[in-house]
Amino acid sequence: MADFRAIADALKAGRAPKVKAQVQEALNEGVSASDILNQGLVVGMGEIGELFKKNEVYVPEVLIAARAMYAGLDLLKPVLAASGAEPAGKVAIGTVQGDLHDIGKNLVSMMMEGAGFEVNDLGTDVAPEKFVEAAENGAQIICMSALLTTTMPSMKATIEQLRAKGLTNVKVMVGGAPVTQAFADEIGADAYTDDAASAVDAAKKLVC
Ligand code: B1M
Repeated sequence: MADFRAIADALKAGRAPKVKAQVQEALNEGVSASDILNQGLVVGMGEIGELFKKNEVYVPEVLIAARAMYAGLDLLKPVLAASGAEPAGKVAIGTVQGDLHDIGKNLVSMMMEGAGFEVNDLGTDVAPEKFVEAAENGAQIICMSALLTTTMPSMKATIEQLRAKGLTNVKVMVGGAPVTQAFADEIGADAYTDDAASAVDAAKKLVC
């Protein structure tokens, strides 16, 4: 029986080899990759975020926890990707200009791949021009993630550039902790979701 609490605790303690071993053990027991992700890794990362917010841990601890998260994610990624079947559409995803947070973006990217989307991951600190270039190269959906209130305006700038180039058929999805439905509406995004799993559902609706 998978111990999700133990996975979250090991992640918080930044114990990458332990997280890797626990995730592997859970997979061997037949626990679903999405349960391990959402009930173990995401919970642990959320809790370290709360401690960071209260200044009870600092950037190095958060980075070490993020590394532990990736140790688990590396094992889950092929399983999540294999669970999807039909090719669903072409997506370009990135964290917006000035923003280096990539954990949520990577989760969305993995889930999209798992749902059968062809994903062009542009990485972090992605300038509006890069998103536009991806759209010109065939992406049907531009997915932008922002974790800083200071980088959210880059989402608006990207949408403006897409529309100015006449790329009106390209859909835009936005997300990330500080982003809200009201902000998405204000900047003219086609969809907003507050988690990676719903992002996949929204993407499917946009291209179907
Ligand atoms: Co940063 N950081 N950080 N950080 N960091 C936050 C975001 C912060 C809220 C912490 C805090 O102060 N409470 C705060 C932002 C405050 C604000 O703007 N309101 C903050 C700050 C200030 C900073 C620095 C400026 C700190 C400094 O240097 N003084 C700096 C900025 C660097 C930069 O980007 N230029 C910085 C740096 C870092 C680290 C490098 C240490 C590290 C990033 C490591 C990495 O990503 N590789 C880090 C981390 C880890 C965090 C916290 C603790 C956790 C973020 C995270 O990964 N969450 C965060 C505190 C918090 O959020 N509680 C914090 C887990 C992840 C799964 O959630 O990304 O929200 P999230 O994704 C969710 C949903 O939002 C959604 O799906 C995911 C869940 O399923 N989602 C989408 C995300 N993108 C989506 C896109 C979609 C749809 C859904 O459609 C396209």
